[in-house]
Amino acid sequence: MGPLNVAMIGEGFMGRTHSNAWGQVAKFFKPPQKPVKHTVFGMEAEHPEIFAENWGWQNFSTNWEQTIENPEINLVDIVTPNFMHTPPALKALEVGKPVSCEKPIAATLDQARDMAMTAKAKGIPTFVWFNYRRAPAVAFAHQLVKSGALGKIRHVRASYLQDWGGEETPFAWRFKKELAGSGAHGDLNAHIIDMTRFVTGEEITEVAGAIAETFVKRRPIPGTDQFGEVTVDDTVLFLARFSGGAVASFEAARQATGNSNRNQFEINGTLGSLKFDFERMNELQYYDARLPRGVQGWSTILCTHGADHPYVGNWWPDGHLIGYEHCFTNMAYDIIRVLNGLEPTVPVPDFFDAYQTQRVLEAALRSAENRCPVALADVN
Ligand code: NAI
Ligand code: SOE
Repeated sequence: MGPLNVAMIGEGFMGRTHSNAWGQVAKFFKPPQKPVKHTVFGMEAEHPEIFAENWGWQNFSTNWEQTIENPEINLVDIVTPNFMHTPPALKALEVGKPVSCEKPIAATLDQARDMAMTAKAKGIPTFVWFNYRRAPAVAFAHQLVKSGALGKIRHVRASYLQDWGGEETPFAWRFKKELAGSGAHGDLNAHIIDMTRFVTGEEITEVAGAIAETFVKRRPIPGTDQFGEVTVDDTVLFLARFSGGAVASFEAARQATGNSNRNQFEINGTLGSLKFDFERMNELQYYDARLPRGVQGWSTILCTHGADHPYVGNWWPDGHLIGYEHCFTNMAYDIIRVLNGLEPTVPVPDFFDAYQTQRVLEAALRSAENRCPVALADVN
């Protein structure tokens, strides 16, 4: 088996996390195939040669189509802004190559459907980097729910709160609908929709009561005295129903002062409950209602025990905490496993799975716009 030659399209924030993951995975895990950082694409003005040198990519390119066509490339990894996911993904599928793509899968539902259906029709493996599934505490939550530890799920409460979106924050692609699709909604709600679908193992069947707001309507364009018009939301909240009957609430915000990256969920079942907060990502809160009433209480599980908690056995000894970047390396490991016909540690979302999350995003936007409930069966 030869190496897995990766071409990465884009070199921003996620370009750094993915470069790190492809570089670390064979050091800490024993993947069935070794990845090689073959080529990174960056825009000419970004000087991809500097990025390539810094992050250990063998080649750099300023032409993403040629990069994808290169017969030496076995996996196309997309880390561009949301509007630039579909063109390289479809190009890769056209030439028969597996693709891993950042979240949300696309800027629009039409693009997401196109990607999902094309991948399905061609039978080519695809992956979407919903990296929080790969925090050991979240993967363990998925396993606990699957084992029946929570009983029947009744409530899901999820929120993803950030606070970087003040008035002084400059204009960027994230504030433009044609480029981003939506604002905090596609950026943050996408993660918690994915995480709660993953942990509960259930699908969202209805969205209701959605509310969207843009507080800052124009932002300074860096290096000019101009302002750019903001055409996406700063916050979106909505209610939902899951297929097993649970009711749910979701909140995404960029101006929730004091919350840097507070990605959290709470799941209440008939036999127990779970709570997760990414700002304490090594911990999972668990309440076991099967214990005698007198000793019931929330316990804090430090998910660093390799024998019981997914992924961490490949990192450090018990109690030696891991961080944000480890989730990406854990994901790279599972991508390589799937490409080699092996089961992932816990399920990896493919384009079809991420399209289901995009349907929920779209349902919430329609609910907010029309002030009405939206059945997922009507959003395809
Ligand atoms: P960024 O703005 O830091 O980098 C984007 C890169 O894409 C640029 O550096 C450039 O190389 C490339 N690019 C930009 N415009 C382009 C164009 N018109 N044509 C071709 N290439 C272009 O963005 P960031 O934060 O890295 O986000 C990229 C993607 O990753 C987005 O889809 C975002 O939602 C996702 N993301 C996911 C995270 C996660 O936790 N999984 C965290 C942050 C971002
Ligand atoms: C910015 O809001 C951002 O980088 C998102 O794009 C990511 O998806 C999220 O995980 C962290 O915050």
